[in-house]
Amino acid sequence: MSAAPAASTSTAEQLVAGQAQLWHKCLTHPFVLATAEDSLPPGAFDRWLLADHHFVVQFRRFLAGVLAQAPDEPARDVLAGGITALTPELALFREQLAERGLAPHTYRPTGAALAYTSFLLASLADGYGVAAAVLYGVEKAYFDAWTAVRERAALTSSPYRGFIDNWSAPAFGAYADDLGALLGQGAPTPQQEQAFAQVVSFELAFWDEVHTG
Ligand code: MP5
Repeated sequence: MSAAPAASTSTAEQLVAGQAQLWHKCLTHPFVLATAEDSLPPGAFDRWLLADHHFVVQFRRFLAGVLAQAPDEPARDVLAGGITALTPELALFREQLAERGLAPHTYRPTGAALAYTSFLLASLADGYGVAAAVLYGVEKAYFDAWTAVRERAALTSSPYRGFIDNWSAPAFGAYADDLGALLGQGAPTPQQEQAFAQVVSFELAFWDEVHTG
C-alpha cells in the first residue's frame, strides 16, 4: 500500500517536515545547549535578554495583527490566549533586565534581531494564512528547542531555568499545537512554506548573533 496522501497530514507537520535539517539545528543550537549547561560566553545572556525582550514586544504587536485577521471565534480564542500569556512573560523579562542593570529602552536592535521582527510585522500584509504559519513557526521552534534542553537544565540547576521552563512547559506545548491546528490539513501553500523557512533561518541567525556577539 502506498503512503497516505499528504492531504491527510496536518499542514503544521508538513511545514516542520519540510525544514527537517534546519529544525534539527534549532534543537541543537550552541546557544540553547550552553544555556542548559551554564557555559554561555560572557555577555551572551545579557545580549539575549535585551534582544529577546525587544523580540517579544514586537511579537505581541504581530500577534495582535494575526488576531485581527483571524477568520473565526475559535481561532480568536487561541490567539487571545497567546496574547494574555505574554503579560507575565514580559514581566519576567523586565524583572531579569532590572536585576542585571540592563535598560531595554536604550537597546537598538540591529542585524538578525531587527530583520526578524521586521519580517514578522511585514508578514501580516501577506494575509492570515501566511501570518498564522509564521506564528506557528516562531512558537514551535522555541518550544522544541527549549524542550530539548529542559531535562539537562534541571540536572545542572541552570541559572536560566526560569526561561527554559517558560518555553518548555506543557501548557506552552499545547498552545503551539493549537496554533498548528489552526493551519488545518493538507499541503501548505508555497507562500506558507517560504515564510516558514524564513522563520527557521531567522531563529538560527538570531541565536548565532546573541551567542557570538
Ligand atoms: C520566541 C522568542 C517565542 N521569545 N524569541 C525568539 C527569537 N523566537 C521565538 O516567542 P514568545 O512570544 O516568547 O512565546
